[in-house]
Amino acid sequence: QKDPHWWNGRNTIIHLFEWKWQDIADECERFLQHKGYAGIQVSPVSENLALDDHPWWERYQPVSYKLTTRSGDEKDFLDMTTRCNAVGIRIYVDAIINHMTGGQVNQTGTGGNPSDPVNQKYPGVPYSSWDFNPVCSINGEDYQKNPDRVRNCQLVGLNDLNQGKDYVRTKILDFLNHLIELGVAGFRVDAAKHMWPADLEYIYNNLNDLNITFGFPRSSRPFIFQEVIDLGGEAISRHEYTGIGTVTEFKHSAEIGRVFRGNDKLTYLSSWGTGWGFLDSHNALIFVDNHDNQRGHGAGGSNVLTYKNSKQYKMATAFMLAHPYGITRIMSSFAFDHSDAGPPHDNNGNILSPIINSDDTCGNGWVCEHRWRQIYNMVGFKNVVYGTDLNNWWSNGDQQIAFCRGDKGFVAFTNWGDLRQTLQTCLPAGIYCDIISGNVDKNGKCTGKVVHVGNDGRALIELYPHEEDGVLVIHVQSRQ
Ligand code: ARE
Repeated sequence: QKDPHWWNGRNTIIHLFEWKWQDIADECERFLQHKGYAGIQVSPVSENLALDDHPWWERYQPVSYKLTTRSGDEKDFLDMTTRCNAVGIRIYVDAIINHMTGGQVNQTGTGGNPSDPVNQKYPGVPYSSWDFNPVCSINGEDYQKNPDRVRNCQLVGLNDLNQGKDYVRTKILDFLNHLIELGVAGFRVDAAKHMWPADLEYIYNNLNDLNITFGFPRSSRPFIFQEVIDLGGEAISRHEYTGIGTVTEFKHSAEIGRVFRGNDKLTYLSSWGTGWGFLDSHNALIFVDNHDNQRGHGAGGSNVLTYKNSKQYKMATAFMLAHPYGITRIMSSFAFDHSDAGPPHDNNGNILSPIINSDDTCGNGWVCEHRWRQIYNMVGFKNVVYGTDLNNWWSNGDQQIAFCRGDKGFVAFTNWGDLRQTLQTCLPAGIYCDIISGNVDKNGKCTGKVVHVGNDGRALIELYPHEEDGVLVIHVQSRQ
């Protein structure tokens, strides 16, 4: 349950937040496979509440387990898993199994099923009031003191399913096993902290093996990453969940933001990972920002970096992907100026497709961080240096650092001041293209900065504050 089932040589997940299934299938074929991405977290697939102005969070309120949402229907979903798996990109579903909808108003879902949240009736499943925990709400103090209430009461007023009940377990398992049949490689388990680990363990143990017709080896278990927010000081610990799957490490998001915002020194990153109180590497799903904390929901607060702070964001992402710690996930956003705003859509509420510009970036309201050169080239870097250790750490004792990954790659950062140093790159002598300031073009020419590595592996590294990015990266495959 901790194996993400990546194809050889690939190792980064991307969250294509609110993308349509057809657009994702296209993106797998035209872009992701070529840049070395390993898998995609897709938005919730279950029929959800449909509000007039379609805030993004309506998708976190299921009405039934019918696979019809604004991202597409079951046919589209199967087409996506088929086409993405065929080019080695795995699909992980954001599974909402803690709760159904909240609110006071009867609503029809995106798949046409009715719902009655006050009387807890969801005929599309069907669930009735018997299937829910007694109504009570989780308040701020409960997070500190009352683990029972965090698990048995309602998260932000959402009707809380009782996963201890056989009937509820069966319905959840039918839903998840159907997705496995349709070719997914695993699940993000939303609000795992609000469910009992023993109930989740039962559910995970009763999931089917992955579907071999999508290329998974026999007896492959679904990859599980559980959303458990634990910045410390609460009654529920993320360690309660590492026995049954991997866990989101929110401390990583908060700390990497704090450091690259300049509120701590880069030199302290020498002990990054468990040295900073994070989970063991193989248990930790890490990210710079996620769909919640990029807009002030969830945890991380004002430390969190997003596409809106692009220079620091790219540096933090480069560091995350250059460092061997954790299972890495990249956020891919739509542009928003207020926290409820949903994805770009037309007058009828249909989600718009991204437009792909000639420089590979996106338009039509989509940010597509995953198409920024500095980010996709670091995904490639992580693949090139796979299996190596971090070595030859250098720092100026303050806001400048550099290190090698075995004899495969080298990175340098400055978050303050001119960096002009002759450093050990650990690479064979040659001329290398910096994959942050440019690319190696079709003719093999470097469009960015060039680094000359001598016979002793050393090179003059220059990075100045006026440059677009505060990071320089070379690796064995960027040699000219
Ligand atoms: C919406 C409205 C609410 C309304 C509710 C019901 O915003 O005002 O009461 O609907 O009608 C997302 C949004 C919510 C939204 C919900 C349903 O963020 O605003 O509610 O969808 O539409 C806690 C949980 C954690 C959760 C975060 C947001 O522990 O699991 O809150 N994150 C996941 C998803 C969210 C999603 C849900 C869960 C629900 O990633 O996108 O909510 O499916 C401390 C604690 C944390 C706590 C955090 C914030 O840090 O340690 O545990 O996170 O505070 O309270």
